[in-house]
Amino acid sequence: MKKGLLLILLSGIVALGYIVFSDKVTEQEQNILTPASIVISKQDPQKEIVIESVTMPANGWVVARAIEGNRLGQIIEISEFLSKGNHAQIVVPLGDFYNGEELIGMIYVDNGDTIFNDNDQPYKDTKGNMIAAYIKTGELVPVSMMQPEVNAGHMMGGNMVTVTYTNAGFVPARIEVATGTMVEFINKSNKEMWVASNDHPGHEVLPTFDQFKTIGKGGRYTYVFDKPGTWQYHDHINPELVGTIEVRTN
Ligand SMILES: [Cu+2]
Repeated sequence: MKKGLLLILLSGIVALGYIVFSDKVTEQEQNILTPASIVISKQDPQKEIVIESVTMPANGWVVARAIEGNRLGQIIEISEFLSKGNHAQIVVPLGDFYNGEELIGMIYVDNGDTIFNDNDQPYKDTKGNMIAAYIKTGELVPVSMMQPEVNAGHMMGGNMVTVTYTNAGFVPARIEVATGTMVEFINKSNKEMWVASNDHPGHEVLPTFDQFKTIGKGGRYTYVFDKPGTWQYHDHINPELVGTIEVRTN
């Protein structure tokens, strides 16, 4: 009888301790919960999109992504680098390549190097929801739309990185990616593009990293970087236009 009472008393103490402990965890979670929000006014994007306001939970970017079918698609453009906190009236130029596809604006957070690369992922709140809104309607993107990205992981968001070839050169001119990342070069210039590894004209530094031909405006060239290293490249037609792909060991 006494033993039974002691047991009940003991389990009571354990239960109480557990409740107090979980309350504390919730409190801590709330303390670190940083607000994140995005407001986009209904618009019909042509050359640019305008983000009315955004509250960045950390340093990062607003990223314009295409919607393909009912899934998240290619990254089209990114905003200027945005510091943690509130920003208003952010204009993101879409460039010549944008051809009217459905777009969303989405908060991405920087991993600390201020360079947009595949370490930078969409911001997720404590419930795992991403923060994004449709450009054309201004409505928030439902959680159901975001779910495939969570499951597909790197496939959708990370392991394909885009470099744009503009009339002024490669943008961004320097990126850092994990080994095995596919980098896509899109020609948005008015010129022909021929991406090739240094040095010009032999291309012997990374001989397979060579387009071996030119493509016109709107064309794409993809290359999977399997070898870690710092790979400098250029446009073979205009070799003064250069870029660097830093492939780190995973
Ligand atoms: Cu060359």
